[in-house]
Amino acid sequence: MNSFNIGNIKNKGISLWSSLKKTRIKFSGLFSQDLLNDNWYEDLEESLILADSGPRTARKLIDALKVEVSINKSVKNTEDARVIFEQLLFNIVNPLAPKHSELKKIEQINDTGKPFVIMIVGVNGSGKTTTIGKLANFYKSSNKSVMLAAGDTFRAAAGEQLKYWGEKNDIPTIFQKNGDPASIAFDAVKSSEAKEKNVLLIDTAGRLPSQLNLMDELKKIKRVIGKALPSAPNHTWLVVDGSSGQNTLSQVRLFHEKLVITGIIITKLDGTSKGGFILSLQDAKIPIQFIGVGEKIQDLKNFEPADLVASLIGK
Ligand SMILES: Nc1nc2c(ncn2[C@@H]2O[C@H](COP(=O)(O)OP(=O)(O)OP(=O)(O)O)[C@@H](O)[C@H]2O)c(=O)[nH]1
Ligand SMILES: [Mg+2]
Repeated sequence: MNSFNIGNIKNKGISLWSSLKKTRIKFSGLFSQDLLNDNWYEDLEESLILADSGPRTARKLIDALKVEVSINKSVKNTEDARVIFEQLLFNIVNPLAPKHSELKKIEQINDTGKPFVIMIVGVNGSGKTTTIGKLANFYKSSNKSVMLAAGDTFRAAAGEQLKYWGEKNDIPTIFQKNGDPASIAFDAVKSSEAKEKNVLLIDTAGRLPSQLNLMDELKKIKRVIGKALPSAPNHTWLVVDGSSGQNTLSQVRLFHEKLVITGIIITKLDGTSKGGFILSLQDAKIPIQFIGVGEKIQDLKNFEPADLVASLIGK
């Protein structure tokens, strides 16, 4: 088991650290009490739920904490319990960090002469297009050649918005007015292969998982991408808005059911997110590839489990 060390963190998660301040202050009140009694456990459970962890995760954590405290006779007060609790939170979120280097995977695919294709999906306004702009910047600064595909033909301005990010990154954007999203995706895969691009990022229109015809359209886009290139898409990433709280979990489930999601990107963690919903993502067992912490091109960070724990309940 990886051991969690809060001492290493302070300088890393500045953005999470500041955006989760309100949540952290609520927890810090609890950890400055002396007595570990039933009321205290109840208050801690309630704080977890208020931080958006969901009741199931909160209960599981409290039960685990009680067990640890009863085993560990040196735990005398809430400050001692905090150390154990930090480790428990870390154990929950650590498996959500990606295990392998994406850049290595990209190179392996590129070695076969193929582009690495990532399809981006999510509900309306979750931050897909902006995240593609940030991802393009990230891959470009890792010396990868990148192409974008405007698979959102639903909103008139969507293609223009993606083109803006393409221009900002000085990379091409495949864009067709009035085109069908699946055929745009198909053309983009072919074009990125012909032009020997390393990475192709495909944008799609936002939709609710309950809009079954629109979900079927996403399935079709994915299928057509596979027809253009059997190894593609290499990833289907779901972009979720970090301020949607517990809603996020059902989005993850429903999109995963239809499309097999291979990674999650959580945006807007610089905003009003309480952060606790990330604990409940453990159930989905899908890695959190990146987090978005602002609207600018550099505001994309790796997901660091230790940062999250420190930002939630650190001192
Ligand atoms: N504060 C903040 N704002 C963000 C972040 N990511 C995206 N946004 C903002 O969220 C809004 C929606 O972003 P888009 O990228 O257009 O979202 P989308 O998912 O492509 O939207 P649709 O295509 O309409 O479904 C914009 O105002 C973005 O600037 C983030 O990490 N932090
Ligand atoms: Mg968009």
